[in-house]
Amino acid sequence: MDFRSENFDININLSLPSLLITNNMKKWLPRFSSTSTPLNETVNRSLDKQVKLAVTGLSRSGKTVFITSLVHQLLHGLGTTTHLPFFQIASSGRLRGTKAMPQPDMHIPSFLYDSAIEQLCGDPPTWPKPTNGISEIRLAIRYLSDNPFFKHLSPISTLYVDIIDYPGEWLLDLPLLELEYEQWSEQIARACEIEPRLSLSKEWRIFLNNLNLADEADETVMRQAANLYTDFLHQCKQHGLSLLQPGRFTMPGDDLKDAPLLKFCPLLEIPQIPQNTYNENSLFAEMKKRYNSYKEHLVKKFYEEHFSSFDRQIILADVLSAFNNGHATFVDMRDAINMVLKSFHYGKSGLFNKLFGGLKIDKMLFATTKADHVTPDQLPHLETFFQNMLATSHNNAIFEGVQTETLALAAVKCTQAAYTMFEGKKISCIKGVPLKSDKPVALFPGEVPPNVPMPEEWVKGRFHFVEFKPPRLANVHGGGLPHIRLDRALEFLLGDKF
Ligand SMILES: Nc1nc2c(ncn2[C@@H]2O[C@H](COP(=O)(O)OP(=O)(O)OP(=O)(O)O)[C@@H](O)[C@H]2O)c(=O)[nH]1
Ligand SMILES: [Mg+2]
Repeated sequence: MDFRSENFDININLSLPSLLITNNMKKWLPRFSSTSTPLNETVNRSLDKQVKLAVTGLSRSGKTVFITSLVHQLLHGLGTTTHLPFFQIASSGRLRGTKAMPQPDMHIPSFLYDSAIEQLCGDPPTWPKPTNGISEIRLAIRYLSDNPFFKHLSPISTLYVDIIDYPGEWLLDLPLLELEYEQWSEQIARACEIEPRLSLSKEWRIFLNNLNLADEADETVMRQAANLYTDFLHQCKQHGLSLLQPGRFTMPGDDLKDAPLLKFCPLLEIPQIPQNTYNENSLFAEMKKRYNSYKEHLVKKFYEEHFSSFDRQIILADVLSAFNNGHATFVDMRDAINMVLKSFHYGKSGLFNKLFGGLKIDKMLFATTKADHVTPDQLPHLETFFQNMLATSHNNAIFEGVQTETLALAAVKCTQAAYTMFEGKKISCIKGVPLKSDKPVALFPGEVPPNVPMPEEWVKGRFHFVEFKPPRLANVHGGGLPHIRLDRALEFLLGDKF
């Protein structure tokens, strides 16, 4: 059906809520809380006509590719009932079409879908460029309602889906809100006593050791110290480390790169000065001031302005690349993901709840991405492994009242399952074009263990999951991009909204 030929107008939805408002409102408006939200937005939301779907994950976990593929599936993948078999609204034939719409939040940069899809579907196809901040895209999905009441009033309904991409690194900052500058410095100093951080932080540590913190603050010195610390964080990142604080130093977002509130660093030794007797203009005092301002203006603001409004959350992780980098980086990534998840902990002890009040999120999906890097028979192992990796965070007591799900998926499937004979045995392998080659190869990528191997079992070369180029596609707009289990993700995240 040609979507544009239908009268696609937000006003269609407005007549229905105004009717319902006069009839026993409260039953229908369980989350009718904000008075500052425009009426149509609030009403759409309260009737489950609008959903804010947040996508996060650490750098390179696959956020941009996931959102691009998800949007592409909804725009182009609905023509057949077999492309998204587990996404019931599509497979049942009730979907009428999807359209990208102007986003509701003018202050959030737009998610650049057009340029990402152009790169993915170009000839040759390339992966979209890295992004470093928050962005948003709005989709309107029209569908045939099967609710007996709504069906009668307005058979075609619209679900507005606002998809928000933001760096998982920003969530690593939540614990800072409970830490004084001195306490945070101590934590970082301790982490820098252990390799590989010990070697990587050398230059920054030498610079700090030569400073007199009681000296008057000098902007050049502050910037030098901050830049050396930021370089250290970038080097950690190149080594595959993930637990990098403050999160904005490597992921500043738009226009903050040179702002003074990013120009401070932790200290290796806290000067032994009695409380409040240090010089207000000292280097120490200025570092502390900027740390507090970072917390106030960036960390708190993000949680208050954005995070608290999310309805659904997907957290992506690239577990396979963590395997490739060895035991130490794997442990670091696991700790970072578990720290990211602290933002979602419910209950009295949950830090977000303690600081900002309740969360709205009612569904969370944990997805390990790039599942096309392993053979299909390894997918259940990958999922089990990921579940075990999140075991400390992922339990019902912590996410009380939130529905959770774990999936291994590939937003863009770049490989084909194949078989090869080895020493008389048939073994499963995958075929695709490796990132650093122009020719397709068939390879056996190795097995995913069900549990984290012991440190001594991470022998060099045990894990080598190869990265692939995106597939070349003949007719990109004739159907959705090839994927693994994206339909299950869609069903979990949106299925109940139709
Ligand atoms: N084979 C395969 N590779 C993927 C897939 N998704 C992402 N990748 C790879 O992972 C890289 C990072 O993906 P992005 O979507 O840019 O990751 P991101 O989380 O947005 O990264 P930042 O913007 O840097 O935070 C891509 O360049 C691809 O190499 C997938 O579904 N399959
Ligand atoms: Mg990105």
